[in-house]
Amino acid sequence: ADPAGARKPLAFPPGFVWGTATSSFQIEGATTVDGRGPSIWDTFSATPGKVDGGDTGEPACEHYTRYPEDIAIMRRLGVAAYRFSLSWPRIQPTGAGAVEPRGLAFYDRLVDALLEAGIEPMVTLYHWDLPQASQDRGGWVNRDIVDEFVDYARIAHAHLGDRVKQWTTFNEPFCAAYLGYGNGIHAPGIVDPASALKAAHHLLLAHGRAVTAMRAQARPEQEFSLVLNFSTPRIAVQDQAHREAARKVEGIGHRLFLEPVLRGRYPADVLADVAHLDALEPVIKDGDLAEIAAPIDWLGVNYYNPTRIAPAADPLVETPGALPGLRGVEILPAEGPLTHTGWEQEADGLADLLRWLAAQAPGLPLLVTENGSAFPGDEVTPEGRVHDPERTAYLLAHLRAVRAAIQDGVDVRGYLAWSLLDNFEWAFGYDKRFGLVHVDFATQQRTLKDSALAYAQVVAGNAVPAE
Ligand code: GBH
Repeated sequence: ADPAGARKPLAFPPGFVWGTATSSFQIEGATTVDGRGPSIWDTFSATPGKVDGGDTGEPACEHYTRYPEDIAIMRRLGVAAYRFSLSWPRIQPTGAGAVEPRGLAFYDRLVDALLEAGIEPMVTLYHWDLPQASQDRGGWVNRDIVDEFVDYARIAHAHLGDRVKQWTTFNEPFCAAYLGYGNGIHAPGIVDPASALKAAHHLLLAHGRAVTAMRAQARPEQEFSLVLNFSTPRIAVQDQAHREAARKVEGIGHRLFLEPVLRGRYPADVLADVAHLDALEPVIKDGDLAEIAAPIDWLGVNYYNPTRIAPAADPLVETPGALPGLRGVEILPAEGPLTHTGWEQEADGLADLLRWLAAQAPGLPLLVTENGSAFPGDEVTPEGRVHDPERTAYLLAHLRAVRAAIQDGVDVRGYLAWSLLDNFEWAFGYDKRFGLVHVDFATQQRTLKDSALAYAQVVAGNAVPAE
Protein backbone atom coordinates (compact mmCIF):
# COMPACT_ATOMS: atom_id res chain seq x y z
CA ALA A 1 0.00 0.00 0.00
CA ASP A 2 1.10 3.51 -0.72
CA PRO A 3 0.32 5.92 2.13
CA ALA A 4 0.38 8.88 -0.25
CA GLY A 5 -2.54 7.38 -2.19
CA ALA A 6 -2.65 5.68 -5.56
CA ARG A 7 0.76 4.97 -6.98
CA LYS A 8 1.62 6.11 -10.45
CA PRO A 9 0.60 3.65 -13.14
CA LEU A 10 3.47 1.77 -14.77
CA ALA A 11 3.81 3.08 -18.31
CA PHE A 12 4.64 1.01 -21.39
CA PRO A 13 6.76 2.34 -24.25
CA PRO A 14 5.00 4.49 -26.85
CA GLY A 15 3.70 2.34 -29.70
CA PHE A 16 3.48 -0.80 -27.57
CA VAL A 17 0.98 -3.03 -29.38
CA TRP A 18 -2.06 -4.12 -27.36
CA GLY A 19 -4.25 -6.83 -28.73
CA THR A 20 -6.22 -10.01 -28.27
CA ALA A 21 -5.80 -13.48 -29.75
CA THR A 22 -7.98 -16.40 -30.84
CA SER A 23 -7.75 -19.36 -33.19
CA SER A 24 -9.99 -20.62 -35.97
CA PHE A 25 -11.20 -23.97 -34.62
CA GLN A 26 -11.70 -22.55 -31.14
CA ILE A 27 -14.13 -19.81 -32.19
CA GLU A 28 -15.44 -20.14 -35.72
CA GLY A 29 -18.00 -22.96 -35.57
CA ALA A 30 -19.62 -23.39 -39.01
CA THR A 31 -17.54 -26.50 -39.51
CA THR A 32 -19.52 -27.85 -42.47
CA VAL A 33 -20.38 -24.72 -44.43
CA ASP A 34 -18.99 -23.12 -47.58
CA GLY A 35 -17.04 -26.18 -48.63
CA ARG A 36 -14.87 -26.49 -45.53
CA GLY A 37 -13.23 -29.89 -45.28
CA PRO A 38 -13.03 -31.77 -42.01
CA SER A 39 -10.03 -31.13 -39.79
CA ILE A 40 -8.32 -33.47 -37.37
CA TRP A 41 -10.06 -31.63 -34.54
CA ASP A 42 -13.48 -32.45 -36.00
CA THR A 43 -12.51 -36.11 -36.06
CA PHE A 44 -10.83 -36.08 -32.66
CA SER A 45 -13.61 -34.21 -30.88
CA ALA A 46 -16.19 -36.59 -32.36
CA THR A 47 -14.27 -39.52 -30.85
CA PRO A 48 -15.77 -40.48 -27.48
CA GLY A 49 -13.53 -39.81 -24.51
CA LYS A 50 -11.16 -37.39 -26.20
CA VAL A 51 -12.72 -34.04 -25.22
CA ASP A 52 -14.34 -33.24 -21.87
CA GLY A 53 -18.12 -33.27 -22.06
CA GLY A 54 -17.99 -34.64 -25.62
CA ASP A 55 -17.69 -31.03 -26.81
CA THR A 56 -16.90 -30.36 -30.47
CA GLY A 57 -16.15 -27.39 -32.73
CA GLU A 58 -19.89 -26.68 -32.86
CA PRO A 59 -21.13 -24.16 -32.07
CA ALA A 60 -17.96 -22.60 -30.65
CA CYS A 61 -18.51 -18.83 -30.76
CA GLU A 62 -20.24 -18.81 -34.15
CA HIS A 63 -17.58 -16.30 -35.05
CA TYR A 64 -17.96 -17.27 -38.72
CA THR A 65 -21.15 -15.25 -38.81
CA ARG A 66 -20.81 -13.14 -35.66
CA TYR A 67 -17.38 -11.65 -36.47
CA PRO A 68 -18.82 -8.11 -36.89
CA GLU A 69 -20.02 -8.15 -33.28
CA ASP A 70 -16.66 -9.52 -32.13
CA ILE A 71 -14.83 -6.74 -33.93
CA ALA A 72 -17.17 -4.22 -32.32
CA ILE A 73 -16.16 -5.67 -28.94
CA MET A 74 -12.49 -5.27 -29.83
CA ARG A 75 -13.20 -1.62 -30.58
CA ARG A 76 -14.67 -1.25 -27.11
CA LEU A 77 -11.49 -2.75 -25.70
CA GLY A 78 -9.52 -0.25 -27.74
CA VAL A 79 -7.02 -2.84 -28.97
CA ALA A 80 -4.78 -2.10 -31.93
CA ALA A 81 -4.18 -5.67 -33.05
CA TYR A 82 -6.03 -8.96 -33.42
CA ARG A 83 -4.20 -12.27 -33.79
CA PHE A 84 -6.32 -14.99 -35.36
CA SER A 85 -5.64 -18.11 -37.39
CA LEU A 86 -6.78 -19.33 -40.77
CA SER A 87 -8.50 -22.67 -41.06
CA TRP A 88 -6.46 -24.60 -43.63
CA PRO A 89 -9.41 -26.93 -44.43
CA ARG A 90 -11.60 -23.91 -45.28
CA ILE A 91 -9.04 -22.82 -47.85
CA GLN A 92 -7.91 -26.25 -49.07
CA PRO A 93 -10.56 -28.76 -47.97
CA THR A 94 -8.30 -31.74 -48.67
CA GLY A 95 -5.07 -30.06 -47.63
CA ALA A 96 -3.55 -30.13 -51.09
CA GLY A 97 -4.66 -28.94 -54.48
CA ALA A 98 -8.12 -27.47 -54.92
CA VAL A 99 -8.72 -24.07 -53.33
CA GLU A 100 -12.16 -23.22 -51.91
CA PRO A 101 -12.91 -19.58 -52.80
CA ARG A 102 -15.69 -19.34 -50.20
CA GLY A 103 -13.14 -20.12 -47.50
CA LEU A 104 -10.86 -17.34 -48.68
CA ALA A 105 -13.86 -15.04 -48.95
CA PHE A 106 -14.58 -15.41 -45.23
CA TYR A 107 -11.09 -14.22 -44.39
CA ASP A 108 -11.50 -11.36 -46.89
CA ARG A 109 -14.57 -10.22 -44.98
CA LEU A 110 -12.84 -10.58 -41.63
CA VAL A 111 -9.66 -8.75 -42.67
CA ASP A 112 -11.58 -5.97 -44.40
CA ALA A 113 -13.81 -5.45 -41.35
CA LEU A 114 -10.76 -5.34 -39.05
CA LEU A 115 -9.02 -2.78 -41.22
CA GLU A 116 -12.22 -0.76 -41.37
CA ALA A 117 -12.27 -0.82 -37.54
CA GLY A 118 -8.64 0.31 -37.38
CA ILE A 119 -7.44 -3.02 -35.96
CA GLU A 120 -4.33 -4.63 -37.39
CA PRO A 121 -4.92 -8.22 -38.54
CA MET A 122 -2.17 -10.64 -37.51
CA VAL A 123 -2.55 -13.93 -39.34
CA THR A 124 -1.40 -17.31 -38.04
CA LEU A 125 -1.44 -19.90 -40.80
CA TYR A 126 -1.66 -22.94 -38.56
CA HIS A 127 -3.20 -23.27 -35.12
CA TRP A 128 -3.62 -27.05 -35.09
CA ASP A 129 -6.64 -27.64 -37.35
CA LEU A 130 -4.95 -29.82 -39.96
CA PRO A 131 -7.16 -31.02 -42.82
CA GLN A 132 -8.17 -34.59 -42.02
CA ALA A 133 -7.16 -35.59 -45.56
CA SER A 134 -3.58 -34.48 -44.79
CA GLN A 135 -3.60 -36.60 -41.66
CA ASP A 136 -4.84 -39.54 -43.72
CA ARG A 137 -1.56 -39.19 -45.68
CA GLY A 138 0.39 -39.33 -42.41
CA GLY A 139 0.06 -35.75 -41.25
CA TRP A 140 3.14 -34.09 -39.77
CA VAL A 141 5.01 -37.39 -39.63
CA ASN A 142 5.06 -37.63 -43.45
CA ARG A 143 7.61 -35.27 -44.99
CA ASP A 144 5.32 -34.64 -47.99
CA ILE A 145 3.32 -32.31 -45.79
CA VAL A 146 6.11 -29.76 -45.81
CA ASP A 147 5.55 -28.76 -49.41
CA GLU A 148 1.79 -29.05 -49.02
CA PHE A 149 1.97 -26.52 -46.20
CA VAL A 150 4.20 -24.24 -48.27
CA ASP A 151 1.60 -24.32 -51.07
CA TYR A 152 -1.11 -23.40 -48.60
CA ALA A 153 1.04 -20.59 -47.19
CA ARG A 154 1.65 -19.20 -50.68
CA ILE A 155 -2.06 -19.34 -51.50
CA ALA A 156 -3.16 -17.60 -48.29
CA HIS A 157 -0.39 -15.02 -48.48
CA ALA A 158 -0.98 -14.27 -52.15
CA HIS A 159 -4.67 -13.71 -51.40
CA LEU A 160 -4.48 -11.64 -48.20
CA GLY A 161 -0.98 -10.20 -48.47
CA ASP A 162 -2.25 -7.00 -50.06
CA ARG A 163 -3.92 -6.17 -46.72
CA VAL A 164 -2.19 -8.24 -44.04
CA LYS A 165 1.28 -7.16 -42.93
CA GLN A 166 1.84 -9.66 -40.09
CA TRP A 167 2.26 -13.37 -40.86
CA THR A 168 2.96 -16.17 -38.41
CA THR A 169 3.55 -19.67 -39.73
CA PHE A 170 2.81 -21.86 -36.70
CA ASN A 171 1.29 -21.57 -33.29
CA GLU A 172 3.18 -23.76 -30.84
CA PRO A 173 4.77 -26.54 -32.90
CA PHE A 174 5.49 -28.10 -29.47
CA CYS A 175 1.79 -28.77 -28.98
CA ALA A 176 1.09 -29.80 -32.57
CA ALA A 177 3.92 -32.34 -32.37
CA TYR A 178 4.14 -33.48 -28.76
CA LEU A 179 0.47 -33.39 -27.76
CA GLY A 180 -0.80 -34.49 -31.17
CA TYR A 181 1.65 -37.32 -31.88
CA GLY A 182 3.50 -37.93 -28.59
CA ASN A 183 1.07 -38.23 -25.70
CA GLY A 184 -2.05 -38.04 -27.87
CA ILE A 185 -4.05 -35.65 -25.70
CA HIS A 186 -4.62 -33.49 -28.79
CA ALA A 187 -5.62 -34.39 -32.36
CA PRO A 188 -4.78 -36.61 -34.13
CA GLY A 189 -4.34 -38.47 -30.84
CA ILE A 190 -1.30 -40.55 -31.75
CA VAL A 191 0.78 -41.86 -28.85
CA ASP A 192 4.34 -42.34 -30.10
CA PRO A 193 7.24 -40.21 -28.86
CA ALA A 194 9.34 -40.93 -31.95
CA SER A 195 6.54 -39.67 -34.20
CA ALA A 196 6.33 -36.54 -32.05
CA LEU A 197 9.97 -35.70 -32.79
CA LYS A 198 9.60 -36.42 -36.50
CA ALA A 199 6.53 -34.16 -36.55
CA ALA A 200 8.51 -31.44 -34.78
CA HIS A 201 11.19 -31.54 -37.47
CA HIS A 202 8.66 -31.35 -40.29
CA LEU A 203 6.84 -28.46 -38.60
CA LEU A 204 10.12 -26.57 -38.27
CA LEU A 205 11.07 -27.28 -41.87
CA ALA A 206 7.62 -26.20 -43.06
CA HIS A 207 8.01 -23.01 -41.03
CA GLY A 208 11.35 -22.06 -42.59
CA ARG A 209 10.38 -23.02 -46.13
CA ALA A 210 7.07 -21.16 -45.89
CA VAL A 211 8.77 -18.00 -44.58
CA THR A 212 11.14 -18.09 -47.54
CA ALA A 213 8.31 -18.74 -50.00
CA MET A 214 6.12 -15.95 -48.63
CA ARG A 215 8.99 -13.47 -48.47
CA ALA A 216 9.71 -14.14 -52.13
CA GLN A 217 6.24 -12.84 -53.01
CA ALA A 218 5.94 -10.25 -50.20
CA ARG A 219 6.07 -6.51 -50.04
CA PRO A 220 9.14 -5.36 -48.09
CA GLU A 221 7.20 -4.09 -45.07
CA GLN A 222 5.64 -7.46 -44.37
CA GLU A 223 6.82 -9.34 -41.29
CA PHE A 224 7.15 -13.08 -40.73
CA SER A 225 7.26 -14.83 -37.39
CA LEU A 226 6.88 -18.04 -35.44
CA VAL A 227 4.99 -18.46 -32.15
CA LEU A 228 6.45 -20.82 -29.53
CA ASN A 229 5.10 -21.81 -26.12
CA PHE A 230 7.35 -21.66 -23.09
CA SER A 231 7.00 -22.80 -19.51
CA THR A 232 9.64 -21.32 -17.26
CA PRO A 233 11.72 -24.07 -15.59
CA ARG A 234 11.83 -23.87 -11.80
CA ILE A 235 14.06 -25.91 -9.47
CA ALA A 236 13.81 -25.79 -5.69
CA VAL A 237 17.43 -26.78 -5.09
CA GLN A 238 20.38 -25.17 -6.86
CA ASP A 239 22.50 -28.28 -7.22
CA GLN A 240 24.01 -30.06 -10.17
CA ALA A 241 21.32 -32.76 -10.34
CA HIS A 242 18.47 -30.24 -10.39
CA ARG A 243 20.20 -28.08 -12.98
CA GLU A 244 20.72 -31.15 -15.14
CA ALA A 245 17.03 -32.07 -14.86
CA ALA A 246 16.03 -28.52 -15.84
CA ARG A 247 18.46 -28.58 -18.76
CA LYS A 248 16.77 -31.69 -20.14
CA VAL A 249 13.24 -30.30 -19.80
CA GLU A 250 13.88 -26.95 -21.38
CA GLY A 251 16.10 -28.63 -23.95
CA ILE A 252 13.32 -30.80 -25.36
CA GLY A 253 10.62 -28.23 -24.59
CA HIS A 254 12.25 -24.99 -25.73
CA ARG A 255 15.69 -25.24 -27.31
CA LEU A 256 14.73 -28.04 -29.72
CA PHE A 257 12.50 -25.46 -31.43
CA LEU A 258 14.45 -22.28 -30.78
CA GLU A 259 17.99 -23.29 -31.75
CA PRO A 260 17.29 -24.48 -35.29
CA VAL A 261 15.23 -21.37 -36.02
CA LEU A 262 17.78 -18.96 -34.53
CA ARG A 263 21.03 -20.72 -35.38
CA GLY A 264 20.33 -23.48 -37.88
CA ARG A 265 21.28 -26.38 -35.63
CA TYR A 266 19.69 -28.75 -33.18
CA PRO A 267 21.25 -28.53 -29.71
CA ALA A 268 23.75 -31.38 -29.33
CA ASP A 269 22.71 -32.12 -25.75
CA VAL A 270 19.06 -32.52 -26.78
CA LEU A 271 19.96 -34.76 -29.73
CA ALA A 272 21.89 -36.91 -27.25
CA ASP A 273 19.00 -36.96 -24.76
CA VAL A 274 16.53 -38.26 -27.37
CA ALA A 275 18.96 -40.43 -29.36
CA HIS A 276 17.49 -43.63 -27.91
CA LEU A 277 14.27 -42.98 -29.86
CA ASP A 278 16.18 -42.93 -33.16
CA ALA A 279 13.61 -40.45 -34.41
CA LEU A 280 15.27 -37.21 -35.50
CA GLU A 281 18.42 -38.26 -37.35
CA PRO A 282 16.52 -40.38 -39.88
CA VAL A 283 14.29 -37.45 -40.91
CA ILE A 284 16.89 -34.65 -40.98
CA LYS A 285 18.10 -34.24 -44.56
CA ASP A 286 21.04 -32.20 -45.83
CA GLY A 287 20.09 -28.56 -46.06
CA ASP A 288 17.05 -28.79 -43.75
CA LEU A 289 18.62 -26.79 -40.95
CA ALA A 290 19.65 -23.95 -43.24
CA GLU A 291 16.05 -23.78 -44.47
CA ILE A 292 14.65 -23.81 -40.93
CA ALA A 293 16.88 -20.88 -40.04
CA ALA A 294 15.22 -18.51 -42.54
CA PRO A 295 15.32 -15.11 -40.80
CA ILE A 296 12.22 -14.07 -38.89
CA ASP A 297 11.23 -10.53 -37.93
CA TRP A 298 10.07 -11.30 -34.40
CA LEU A 299 9.37 -14.25 -32.14
CA GLY A 300 5.95 -14.81 -30.63
CA VAL A 301 6.01 -15.91 -26.99
CA ASN A 302 3.12 -17.79 -25.38
CA TYR A 303 3.37 -18.09 -21.62
CA TYR A 304 0.91 -19.45 -19.09
CA ASN A 305 2.76 -21.16 -16.26
CA PRO A 306 6.08 -22.36 -14.87
CA THR A 307 7.16 -26.02 -14.56
CA ARG A 308 8.64 -27.41 -11.34
CA ILE A 309 11.45 -29.83 -12.06
CA ALA A 310 13.48 -32.28 -9.98
CA PRO A 311 15.82 -35.17 -10.78
CA ALA A 312 14.32 -38.66 -10.66
CA ALA A 313 16.02 -41.33 -8.59
CA ASP A 314 16.56 -43.49 -11.67
CA PRO A 315 18.31 -41.54 -14.47
CA LEU A 316 16.84 -43.82 -17.16
CA VAL A 317 13.23 -43.89 -16.00
CA GLU A 318 10.91 -42.37 -18.61
CA THR A 319 9.29 -39.16 -17.44
CA PRO A 320 5.52 -39.28 -17.88
CA GLY A 321 4.06 -36.29 -19.71
CA ALA A 322 4.36 -34.53 -23.01
CA LEU A 323 8.10 -34.35 -23.58
CA PRO A 324 9.19 -37.11 -25.98
CA GLY A 325 12.16 -39.15 -24.85
CA LEU A 326 12.59 -37.32 -21.54
CA ARG A 327 14.23 -39.54 -18.91
CA GLY A 328 15.45 -39.19 -15.37
CA VAL A 329 13.30 -36.20 -14.50
CA GLU A 330 10.37 -35.66 -12.23
CA ILE A 331 7.80 -33.00 -13.05
CA LEU A 332 6.54 -31.91 -9.65
CA PRO A 333 2.94 -30.95 -8.94
CA ALA A 334 1.99 -27.32 -9.51
CA GLU A 335 1.66 -25.23 -6.37
CA GLY A 336 -1.50 -23.28 -5.73
CA PRO A 337 -3.59 -21.31 -5.97
CA LEU A 338 -4.08 -22.96 -9.35
CA THR A 339 -6.13 -21.84 -12.32
CA HIS A 340 -9.11 -23.84 -13.57
CA THR A 341 -6.84 -25.81 -15.91
CA GLY A 342 -4.70 -26.77 -12.89
CA TRP A 343 -1.84 -24.52 -13.90
CA GLU A 344 0.40 -22.72 -11.46
CA GLN A 345 0.32 -18.92 -11.47
CA GLU A 346 3.68 -17.24 -11.51
CA ALA A 347 4.01 -13.87 -13.22
CA ASP A 348 7.75 -13.67 -12.52
CA GLY A 349 8.02 -16.72 -14.75
CA LEU A 350 7.07 -14.49 -17.68
CA ALA A 351 9.61 -11.79 -16.78
CA ASP A 352 12.38 -14.36 -16.38
CA LEU A 353 11.39 -16.08 -19.61
CA LEU A 354 11.52 -12.80 -21.56
CA ARG A 355 14.96 -12.01 -20.10
CA TRP A 356 16.18 -15.51 -21.01
CA LEU A 357 14.87 -15.17 -24.56
CA ALA A 358 16.51 -11.77 -24.96
CA ALA A 359 19.83 -13.41 -24.06
CA GLN A 360 19.18 -16.34 -26.42
CA ALA A 361 18.20 -14.15 -29.35
CA PRO A 362 19.90 -10.77 -29.11
CA GLY A 363 18.38 -8.27 -31.52
CA LEU A 364 15.22 -10.29 -32.16
CA PRO A 365 12.07 -8.43 -31.12
CA LEU A 366 9.66 -10.39 -28.94
CA LEU A 367 5.88 -10.20 -28.84
CA VAL A 368 3.79 -11.82 -26.13
CA THR A 369 1.34 -13.54 -28.45
CA GLU A 370 -0.62 -15.38 -25.74
CA ASN A 371 -1.07 -15.12 -22.00
CA GLY A 372 -4.21 -15.64 -19.98
CA SER A 373 -6.08 -17.78 -17.50
CA ALA A 374 -9.21 -19.81 -16.92
CA PHE A 375 -11.06 -19.68 -13.61
CA PRO A 376 -14.30 -21.34 -12.55
CA GLY A 377 -17.36 -19.40 -11.62
CA ASP A 378 -17.74 -16.84 -14.39
CA GLU A 379 -21.41 -15.96 -14.51
CA VAL A 380 -23.39 -13.09 -15.82
CA THR A 381 -25.10 -11.14 -13.03
CA PRO A 382 -28.61 -9.70 -13.46
CA GLU A 383 -26.86 -6.36 -14.04
CA GLY A 384 -25.01 -7.88 -16.98
CA ARG A 385 -21.61 -8.03 -15.32
CA VAL A 386 -19.12 -10.86 -14.93
CA HIS A 387 -16.96 -10.51 -11.83
CA ASP A 388 -13.66 -12.32 -12.40
CA PRO A 389 -11.19 -10.90 -9.89
CA GLU A 390 -8.77 -13.82 -10.24
CA ARG A 391 -8.47 -13.41 -14.01
CA THR A 392 -8.03 -9.65 -13.57
CA ALA A 393 -5.30 -10.20 -10.98
CA TYR A 394 -3.55 -12.73 -13.24
CA LEU A 395 -3.71 -10.30 -16.16
CA LEU A 396 -2.36 -7.29 -14.27
CA ALA A 397 0.39 -9.30 -12.56
CA HIS A 398 1.60 -10.64 -15.90
CA LEU A 399 1.48 -7.18 -17.47
CA ARG A 400 3.67 -5.88 -14.63
CA ALA A 401 6.06 -8.73 -15.38
CA VAL A 402 6.21 -7.77 -19.06
CA ARG A 403 6.92 -4.21 -18.05
CA ALA A 404 9.66 -5.29 -15.65
CA ALA A 405 11.37 -7.15 -18.49
CA ILE A 406 11.07 -4.09 -20.72
CA GLN A 407 12.60 -1.96 -17.96
CA ASP A 408 15.52 -4.41 -17.99
CA GLY A 409 16.03 -3.72 -21.67
CA VAL A 410 14.13 -6.63 -23.24
CA ASP A 411 12.64 -5.64 -26.60
CA VAL A 412 9.00 -6.64 -26.12
CA ARG A 413 6.86 -5.02 -28.80
CA GLY A 414 3.38 -5.94 -27.64
CA TYR A 415 1.00 -8.09 -25.63
CA LEU A 416 -1.93 -10.08 -27.00
CA ALA A 417 -4.31 -11.36 -24.37
CA TRP A 418 -5.55 -14.93 -24.64
CA SER A 419 -8.34 -14.85 -25.29
CA LEU A 420 -10.83 -12.39 -26.68
CA LEU A 421 -13.69 -14.84 -26.09
CA ASP A 422 -14.47 -17.90 -24.02
CA ASN A 423 -14.03 -20.65 -26.58
CA PHE A 424 -13.42 -24.32 -27.37
CA GLU A 425 -10.52 -25.03 -25.04
CA TRP A 426 -9.24 -28.13 -26.90
CA ALA A 427 -9.32 -31.30 -24.75
CA PHE A 428 -11.02 -29.32 -21.96
CA GLY A 429 -13.99 -28.44 -24.16
CA TYR A 430 -16.11 -25.37 -23.30
CA ASP A 431 -15.85 -25.80 -19.55
CA LYS A 432 -12.55 -23.91 -19.19
CA ARG A 433 -13.06 -20.23 -19.96
CA PHE A 434 -10.07 -18.11 -21.01
CA GLY A 435 -12.06 -15.20 -22.43
CA LEU A 436 -11.94 -11.55 -21.43
CA VAL A 437 -15.45 -11.71 -22.83
CA HIS A 438 -17.97 -14.22 -21.53
CA VAL A 439 -19.84 -16.29 -24.11
CA ASP A 440 -23.10 -18.01 -23.28
CA PHE A 441 -22.78 -20.91 -25.70
CA ALA A 442 -26.54 -21.56 -25.71
CA THR A 443 -27.56 -18.03 -26.70
CA GLN A 444 -24.23 -16.78 -28.07
CA GLN A 445 -24.66 -13.70 -25.89
CA ARG A 446 -21.33 -11.91 -25.28
CA THR A 447 -20.68 -10.06 -22.00
CA LEU A 448 -17.52 -8.17 -21.14
CA LYS A 449 -16.01 -9.51 -17.93
CA ASP A 450 -14.48 -7.18 -15.35
CA SER A 451 -11.08 -8.33 -16.67
CA ALA A 452 -12.02 -6.96 -20.10
CA LEU A 453 -12.87 -3.61 -18.56
CA ALA A 454 -9.55 -3.62 -16.69
CA TYR A 455 -7.73 -4.48 -19.91
CA ALA A 456 -9.50 -1.64 -21.75
CA GLN A 457 -8.18 0.77 -19.10
CA VAL A 458 -4.66 -0.54 -19.49
CA VAL A 459 -4.92 -0.18 -23.26
CA ALA A 460 -6.36 3.33 -23.06
CA GLY A 461 -3.63 4.51 -20.68
CA ASN A 462 -0.78 2.43 -22.16
CA ALA A 463 0.00 1.64 -18.53
CA VAL A 464 -0.76 -0.97 -15.91
CA PRO A 465 -1.80 0.04 -12.38
CA ALA A 466 0.98 -0.41 -9.81
CA GLU A 467 0.51 -3.29 -7.39
C1 GBH B 1 -2.23 -22.29 -25.85
O1 GBH B 1 -1.50 -23.46 -25.64
C2 GBH B 1 -2.92 -22.43 -27.16
O2 GBH B 1 -2.18 -21.77 -28.18
C3 GBH B 1 -4.34 -21.94 -27.15
O3 GBH B 1 -4.99 -22.39 -28.30
C4 GBH B 1 -5.02 -22.39 -25.90
O4 GBH B 1 -6.38 -22.07 -25.91
C5 GBH B 1 -4.35 -21.72 -24.74
O5 GBH B 1 -2.99 -22.02 -24.73
C6 GBH B 1 -4.90 -22.11 -23.40
O6 GBH B 1 -4.71 -23.47 -23.17
O7 GBH B 1 1.60 -30.67 -19.07
O8 GBH B 1 3.57 -31.34 -20.28
O9 GBH B 1 1.36 -31.76 -21.21
C7 GBH B 1 -1.31 -23.80 -24.31
C8 GBH B 1 0.13 -24.05 -23.97
C9 GBH B 1 1.54 -25.87 -23.53
C10 GBH B 1 -0.25 -25.43 -22.05
C11 GBH B 1 1.58 -27.29 -23.09
C12 GBH B 1 -0.27 -26.85 -21.60
C13 GBH B 1 0.94 -28.82 -21.40
C14 GBH B 1 2.30 -29.37 -21.19
N1 GBH B 1 0.21 -25.37 -23.41
N2 GBH B 1 1.05 -27.41 -21.73
S1 GBH B 1 2.21 -30.90 -20.39
